[in-house]
Amino acid sequence: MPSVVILISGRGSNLQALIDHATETSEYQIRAVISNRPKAAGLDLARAAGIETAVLDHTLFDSREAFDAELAQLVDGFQANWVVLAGFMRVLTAGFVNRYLGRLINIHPSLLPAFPGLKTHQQAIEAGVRLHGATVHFVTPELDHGPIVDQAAVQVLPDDTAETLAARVLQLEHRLFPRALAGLCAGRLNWTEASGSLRVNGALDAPLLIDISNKGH
Ligand code: NHR
Ligand code: GAR
Repeated sequence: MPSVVILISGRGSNLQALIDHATETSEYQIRAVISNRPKAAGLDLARAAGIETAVLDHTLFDSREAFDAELAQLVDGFQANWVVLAGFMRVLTAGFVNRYLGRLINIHPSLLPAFPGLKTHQQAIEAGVRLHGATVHFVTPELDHGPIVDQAAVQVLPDDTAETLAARVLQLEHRLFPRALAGLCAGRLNWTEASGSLRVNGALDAPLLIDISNKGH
């Protein structure tokens, strides 16, 4: 079974969705969950599921390079096929990213290439877009610019705040992320730096769209 290591920084609701999918389908196995924040709530979710956890506190390191070198040692120890960022909030150095190129993915809370970086829901409201969403992408050295694996869209409603919009996007992330990871694990889609573009093997699922009438889930 394909194996994954998941990197988190916080709440871990996407982590929980990935755990639930692994339990239900056995499409991949979660070897470990690593957090850069010792108090991340997601660590408790992993422990409750019987998954090994590790903490690497970035505040104890002098540089991004030093943190990333130690993080790579930790990740390598778990010998996983895939490295998954699920709400991981530290920008990674090119050295780290290139070590896992083609098997390192992230979920970003916008329809990339729109709104890279942080505060994406506020950015979406300020830009006045009518569609917003989430993107699973391969991580490359340039932040939020790697090849897109899959996306999900929600309609932006007239009375949306960054918070209400974030909550609706998050519901969709929980369906999008396990599905994208499982597709990658099954080899339905892959990317190498050499090929330059994504290679798709067989039919992919249609993108997820949420109807305007659906304000909640
Ligand atoms: N690293 C690389 N090289 N490339 C990407 O595409 C990455 C990455 C690391 C993380 C996730 C990303 C997102 O989905 C991600 C993609 C953190 C920041 C950030 O500015 C930006 C984007 C993402 C994650 N972090 C601050 C920093 O100084 C810290 C913010 C905080 O701790 O709250 O690293 O949006
Ligand atoms: C998610 O919305 C994820 O897309 C986003 O943070 C949230 C994490 O929630 N990621 C980023 O913004 C990366 N910069 P979670 O911890 O409950 O999964």
